[in-house]
Amino acid sequence: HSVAIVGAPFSKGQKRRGVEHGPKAIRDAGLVGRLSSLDCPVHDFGDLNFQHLDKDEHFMQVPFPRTVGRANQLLSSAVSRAVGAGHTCVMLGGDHSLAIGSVEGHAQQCPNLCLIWVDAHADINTPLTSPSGNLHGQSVAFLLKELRDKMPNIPGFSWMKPFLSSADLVYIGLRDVDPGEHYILKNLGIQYFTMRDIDRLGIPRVMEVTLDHLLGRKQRPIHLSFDIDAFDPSLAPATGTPVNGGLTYREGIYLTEEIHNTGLLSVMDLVEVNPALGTSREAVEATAAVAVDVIASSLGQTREGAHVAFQEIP
Ligand code: DIR
Ligand code: MN
Ligand code: MN
Ligand code: MN
Repeated sequence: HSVAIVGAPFSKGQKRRGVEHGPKAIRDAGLVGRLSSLDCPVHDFGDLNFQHLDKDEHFMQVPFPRTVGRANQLLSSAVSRAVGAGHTCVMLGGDHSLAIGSVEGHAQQCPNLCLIWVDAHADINTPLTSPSGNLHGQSVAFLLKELRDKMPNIPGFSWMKPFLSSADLVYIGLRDVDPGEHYILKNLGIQYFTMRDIDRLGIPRVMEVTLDHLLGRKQRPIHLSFDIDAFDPSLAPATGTPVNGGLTYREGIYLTEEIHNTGLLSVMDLVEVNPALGTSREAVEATAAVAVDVIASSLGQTREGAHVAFQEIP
């Protein structure tokens, strides 16, 4: 299988500038080289060119709705094209509002996909529940059929309709959930694993239940949406909304190894790396290096090593 890299330098889904430089930071940390040393050909399609729209007034308390909507429409067609061409697609963000377009484009090719959302946050606010207004905290609400009646008509998003069932979604890593989000998670019976659940069960059991929940009845393509703030801020400090008590390095790598082992990963997002927010160059480089590690691990880099079939001991 081949891998397509799609850069999405976009930051208007939240208020901190700098996250639009995430794709460059992740590439500079050696992404293409690392993926090339796995068995898969890599096609780097470069960065998408997003426009900022003038006259993009707030909708309720949501800033830049048309700009975010248009960016996601562009990203959706890029992801759809990459998946349609047979690639496993890696989307480099940018802020997490980009998952709207990424999952939507993926679903155009794979309507039966399931979604694993790895994040400190649930990103399931609606414009009415959101305490911040920021669209990167609302991405999942745009995707879910069950929330259709709770979503107002947000300018910029008339091109998409919700398509995902809440049963086809699992969260891992939650530890900062707003009251409205908690109500939605409970009300829809969404499967989620908070950091407390990971403490109790251990990451191997969490992955077992996650994959059984999503794939137990039928095998289908996986969309992995990985927010770098799922990791503990000691590992990934260069991000907009760090929350203490996150995933360890080994939990993150185990999680992605298990996803690779399904053979079903179809699209992955790696979002919210913000090179403007590290306290030092080292902090930014460490964050980008962790991002490269989880992408490589998702695509087949293993800790046990690997060999090719015809290999012999020299
Ligand atoms: C918060 C923060 N729940 C919001 N969300 C973040 O603004 O809706 N998501 N940071 O990554
Ligand atoms: Mn997020
Ligand atoms: Mn987050
Ligand atoms: Mn592989």
